[in-house]
Amino acid sequence: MTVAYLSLGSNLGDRKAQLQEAVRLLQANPAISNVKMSSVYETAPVGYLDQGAFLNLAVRLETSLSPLELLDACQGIEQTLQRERLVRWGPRTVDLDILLYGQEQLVTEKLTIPHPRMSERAFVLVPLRELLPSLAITEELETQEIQLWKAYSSVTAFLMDEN
Ligand code: GSY
Repeated sequence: MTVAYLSLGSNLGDRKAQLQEAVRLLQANPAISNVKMSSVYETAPVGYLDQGAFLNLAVRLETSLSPLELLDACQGIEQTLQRERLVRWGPRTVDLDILLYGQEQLVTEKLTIPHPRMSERAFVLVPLRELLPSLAITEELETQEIQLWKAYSSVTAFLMDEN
């Protein structure tokens, strides 16, 4: 089993419901266990700015999947949730990015681990720091617009939240 960390984001439609469904589908994968999540944050878009605010969270999981199999699982969830991405870097129903996979360093056409842009993104690092408290975040990133949206006591509490 390898510990992996993912970043999840949504800024189209019912953002929380889409993130709930993505987390539920991760948990339902028989090759994934011990799923933990950060709080949910509301974050200003980074990159393509002419789009709505995101909800973002980070997930820690244990998996017997290889990195590329985990990527396939994440892309399968995006397709199940019919991710719409009409503009590159633009709005999306749900996005799952692999940030870290054990101590692995990987560069392939399909996947780079650690995620190549994670260190520039407060919307990735601030949730991730909840799961990896030793993570350092530079002051410069602290200025990116990100605010706590809701904290949950467990993944189950998140999945059951209907408000
Ligand atoms: O890389 C993930 C998609 N994405 C996001 C995101 O999830 N949150 C914020 N705040 N900005 C983003 N820009 C992109 S692209």
